[in-house]
Amino acid sequence: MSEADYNLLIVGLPDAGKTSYIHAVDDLLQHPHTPDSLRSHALAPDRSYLERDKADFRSGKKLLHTERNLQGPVPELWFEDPSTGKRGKLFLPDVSGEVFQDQWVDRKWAKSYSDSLQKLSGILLFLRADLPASNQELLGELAALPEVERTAKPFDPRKASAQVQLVDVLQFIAEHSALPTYPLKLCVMISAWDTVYHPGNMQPKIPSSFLAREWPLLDQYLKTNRRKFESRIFGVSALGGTPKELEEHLGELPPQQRVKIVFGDIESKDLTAPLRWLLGV
Ligand SMILES: Nc1nc2c(ncn2[C@@H]2O[C@H](COP(=O)(O)OP(=O)(O)OP(=O)(O)O)[C@@H](O)[C@H]2O)c(=O)[nH]1
Ligand SMILES: [Mg+2]
Repeated sequence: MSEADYNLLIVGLPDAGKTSYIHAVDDLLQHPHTPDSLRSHALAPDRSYLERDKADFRSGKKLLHTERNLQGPVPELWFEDPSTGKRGKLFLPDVSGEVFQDQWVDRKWAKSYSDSLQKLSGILLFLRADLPASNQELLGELAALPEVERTAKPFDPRKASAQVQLVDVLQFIAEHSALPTYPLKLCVMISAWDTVYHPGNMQPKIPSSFLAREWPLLDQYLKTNRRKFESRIFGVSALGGTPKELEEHLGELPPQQRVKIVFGDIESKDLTAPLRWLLGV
């Protein structure tokens, strides 16, 4: 029986939904949705990181911000494809969103991070459907103030548009690392996808159309850099709803029944679909 190690990079600014997705996939592997779904054949020996917040995740409570200097072993999920018998170990380092922001601000990265890119099977890039791609704050405030009171605010790079920061992270990877082969597979994970179905929400319901309209810089970067990144775009709801909806009623359902993933116009509960494509299993 074949068995392989797969290393993924999980990219996203703070609060993008990265940790929620890792927990949701862990739960789904243990409670496969259909007879063909990827499943867990055993648990990794050290699950301390995952177990620490597992109860909060299952009951729909807000997860803590992932710390910048996370110590301990990388979350590791062991999976099996029931139709082929193929097994693998999936390494999902849960990097704090602040680490990517530091990279954008400081223009440098840790050697260990740069080295880790060389054995990458793919990238999961997270952004939130309910958060804006651009920062209109300064413009809005300046526009509202009477002319005499206008003062220029000092530029804080951390407040730069989210899509500018994410494209920069990808450019760093594409231009400064010795990746083994191009193109690298990348899934754009538009998290909190449940929010696009809220009443009155006029945003596109097809993830690729959503990205083109709401995150045009990122969309155009990926379209013009196909030789570097081969991408697919998913809408993902790892929690199933907003913190308020979870508190009101949704939190009573088990996580694997709350989740949702959309690719094109196809909707399912199989959050492992992006992983299957990235890993080729
Ligand atoms: N509506 C909705 N909100 C979500 C969902 N997933 C995440 N969120 C929201 O996003 C917040 C942050 O989620 P996390 O998974 O902790 O995000 P993260 O990317 O790990 O954040 P850092 O650890 O700070 O980098 C949550 O507290 C929720 O408010 C979802 O499926 N639906
Ligand atoms: Mg996190």
